[in-house]
Amino acid sequence: MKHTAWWHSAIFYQIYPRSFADSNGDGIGDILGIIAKLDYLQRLGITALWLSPHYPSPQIDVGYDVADYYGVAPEYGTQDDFKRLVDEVHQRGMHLITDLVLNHTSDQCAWFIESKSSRENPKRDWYVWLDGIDSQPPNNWESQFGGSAWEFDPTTRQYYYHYFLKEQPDLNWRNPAVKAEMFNVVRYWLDMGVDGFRLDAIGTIFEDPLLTPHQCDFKAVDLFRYNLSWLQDQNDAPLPADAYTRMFGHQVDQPEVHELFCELRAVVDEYPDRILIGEAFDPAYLGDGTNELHSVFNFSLTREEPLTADWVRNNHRKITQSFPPGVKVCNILNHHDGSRSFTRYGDGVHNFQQAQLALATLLTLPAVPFLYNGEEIGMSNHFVDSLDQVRDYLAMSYYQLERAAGRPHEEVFQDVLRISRDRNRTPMQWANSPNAGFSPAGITTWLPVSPNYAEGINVEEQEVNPTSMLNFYRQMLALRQHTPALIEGALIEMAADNTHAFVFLRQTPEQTVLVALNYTAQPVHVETALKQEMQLLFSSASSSVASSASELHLHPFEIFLAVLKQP
Ligand code: TEU
Ligand code: CA
Repeated sequence: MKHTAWWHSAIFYQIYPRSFADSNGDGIGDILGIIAKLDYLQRLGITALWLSPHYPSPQIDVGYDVADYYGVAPEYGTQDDFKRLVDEVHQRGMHLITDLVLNHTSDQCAWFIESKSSRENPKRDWYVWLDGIDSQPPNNWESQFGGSAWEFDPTTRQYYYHYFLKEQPDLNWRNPAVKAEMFNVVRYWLDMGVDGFRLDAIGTIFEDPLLTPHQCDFKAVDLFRYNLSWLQDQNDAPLPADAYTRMFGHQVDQPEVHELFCELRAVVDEYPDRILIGEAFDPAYLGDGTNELHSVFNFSLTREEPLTADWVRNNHRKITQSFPPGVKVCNILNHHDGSRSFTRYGDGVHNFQQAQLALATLLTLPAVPFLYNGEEIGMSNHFVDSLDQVRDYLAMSYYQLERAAGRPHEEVFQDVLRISRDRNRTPMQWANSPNAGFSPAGITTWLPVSPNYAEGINVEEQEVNPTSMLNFYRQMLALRQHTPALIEGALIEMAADNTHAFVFLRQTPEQTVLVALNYTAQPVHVETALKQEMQLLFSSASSSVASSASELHLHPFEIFLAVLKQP
């Protein structure tokens, strides 16, 4: 019998631990809070969890600045709590992958504190230290989060390199001791039972050893400005399409990463059924399909504007052409770094239907779907009120650079709101009660709770409402798990030039499912040339008028699925 890897049929759910569930009323989510919600997640149809960093951290980048790779953040719980989480997840037949941050540590990590203490310290070479040139940084490289990528240390009079915040110094992966230690970390968590890792920012692990300066007439902060003006439909921004490559090309995607992935894969393969999913969109990271990463994220499915049939179809074609056959990519529309899709894909009038379509897209394409906590109840972006509530240092970095450039507070703050990832990280809305049931009344939560919990955007009220987003999610997740062709079937396009609807078959030798997704506010008529009779699996339209497989009449924004009878 063919052994299908567990994750091929999984539906993943990202838990952002700080914002998920607060069990002890300190305004911060924690592990016992997660455990208490596992039954909820199981009932929703989730089969696997991705947990954002749970390690001790000064939380300058909400845990993506790890201070102790062997620990659990005290505000999240204890090692025993974590072990219990792993057990409770497994008892429910679910899987758990954790976040592994390989590129950098926190500047509060003991390794960096030692490294920084003197030029002779044995851990000096664990990080990337260099002399300046004429009191200037070693080269013109910038941090992706804005400003120079080099930070001067006055004690030892050298610069250290950081691709992200200055509180996130990059490890020197050309030092074998770093690799040995990190592989130890990997074994430590695998021994504890985690089912694999989401590998953070893996394209950034190595830099060009020749330190080739970039040739740009703009700064990293201009990329933020460019994105902001583009979001506001001002298309006069001067940056070229390849701006990111021109800016950061020498700081990412170095060839040595493949050898490292092969070694990491060998470590993970010492354990049965564990996986590595890279936070990157590059088929090369999969090696020959067996020797590097198991999968990567299909970030190119995401966009800022509402999804369209052409967008999704073209993305599918691109994936089919660029990834080897049989590879499962991970499809993701929501995560802790991006604007929430309920806001992003909504036209302001049909957001609810557009969010339903986004989910249907995720669940019917041949890929492993990843959901993000809160999307199942239609949570939207929520802006903080004032600068002192901002928790995302990326946004603060931008704020400081712009203020130093002389722009007024009010104007820059408006930009900060749009850039700040805080908007999509607000606490999970469990009930229509103070603090949305995330924390007890009267507690100040780590980020403000969106007030729309009082307008039905909460789990408790949606549980009992048959037409809620939550119950739609539940229904669609169950449908996918009970329809083998949606998991394993090949995708065959129908009506391939229809610009309103994406229509396709998912087909295994045993089952053929017809899927039709109308991304527009107009009814659409589609001819497919299919001769078979069909049996309705699901339609989001109250009265589906699709009469036969050969002629589909789709309602505005309709999601339509049917099984074709074998001739
Ligand atoms: O993100 C990597 C990354 O490339 C981000 O810069 C991303 O493009 C940005 O957040 C978009 O707004 C990972 C984590 O997902 C992110 O939360 C961390 O801040 C970053 O690594 C550093 O660890
Ligand atoms: Ca707590």
